[in-house]
Amino acid sequence: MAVINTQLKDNIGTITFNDPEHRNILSSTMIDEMLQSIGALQKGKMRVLVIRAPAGSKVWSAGHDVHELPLPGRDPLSYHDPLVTVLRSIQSLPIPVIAMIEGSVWGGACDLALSCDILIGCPTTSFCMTPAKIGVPYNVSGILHFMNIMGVNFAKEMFFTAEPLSAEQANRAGLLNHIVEAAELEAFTYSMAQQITRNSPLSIGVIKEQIRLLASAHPLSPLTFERVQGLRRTVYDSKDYAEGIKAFLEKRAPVFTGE
Ligand code: LCV
Repeated sequence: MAVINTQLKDNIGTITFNDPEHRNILSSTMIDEMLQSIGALQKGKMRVLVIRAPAGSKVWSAGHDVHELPLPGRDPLSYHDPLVTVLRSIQSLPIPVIAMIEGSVWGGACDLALSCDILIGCPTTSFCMTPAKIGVPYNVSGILHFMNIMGVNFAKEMFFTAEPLSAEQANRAGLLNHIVEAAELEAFTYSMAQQITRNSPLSIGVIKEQIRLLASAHPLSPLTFERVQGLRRTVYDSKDYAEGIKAFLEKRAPVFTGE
């Protein structure tokens, strides 16, 4: 059964998560379907893409499928990881992508939401960044993404505490563009999407790419990059990383030893 639903109407594409049993986890199946849908919607000349969960969802997405995290010794968020691939695809899409968010957003799904260009939430929206809860070394582009959007201090608090940020906090931190009542969320989102479709797609596409290039223009010397990758390896090679995944799958609290 498909784990997403896809729709194209009035040049507005919509991808709706459809795996409630597993809380819309970003499994490789879900991501394959998203990438195929994005390709098909682009052929259909969409000018805006809305990514959402069904109305009334308590969980927008529970993030990376923990079952698909590699065992120690392999980078869990490498360049070709399906989640990292779909984030790049959304960030480089030459049209605005709106995340319409009802419910809680976890781990890599926060990065997916932040990869969108406009985030519209409601009072039940929350964001929880979980690498430290599972013992995962987040990747360079992902951390830069959070730093650019919410600033260093909010990003540190989110990563260090692995506690949910409420809709109000997320709005204050610059994650959410708007908070509207859940009953208004769909109408508000699609009204903005329709407004965007009336503007120049060429101008919008170039402005989006300019912002992406300028925001990611962080000079990183080869030595610094190698040092960061080496630091990340000490984490994904660690006993704590294995313990974090094992504890999650055994539905118990992890016991981290710092080894
Ligand atoms: C696999 C899942 C998941 C899941 N994977 O329902 O950012 S990083 O670096 O951390 C990155 C690696 C990442 O994104 O890691 C994943 C981060 N995600 C989380 O920590 C969220 C984990 N999930 C939860 O805390 C709960 O499932 C929430 C609060 C989202 C929903 O709770 P609820 O009680 O409504 P269950 O926990 O009962 O989950 C329903 C089913 O979905 C599975 C979960 O194992 C369960 O499956 P079973 O019924 O087969 O046991 N599930 C949920 N999240 N990320 N599987």
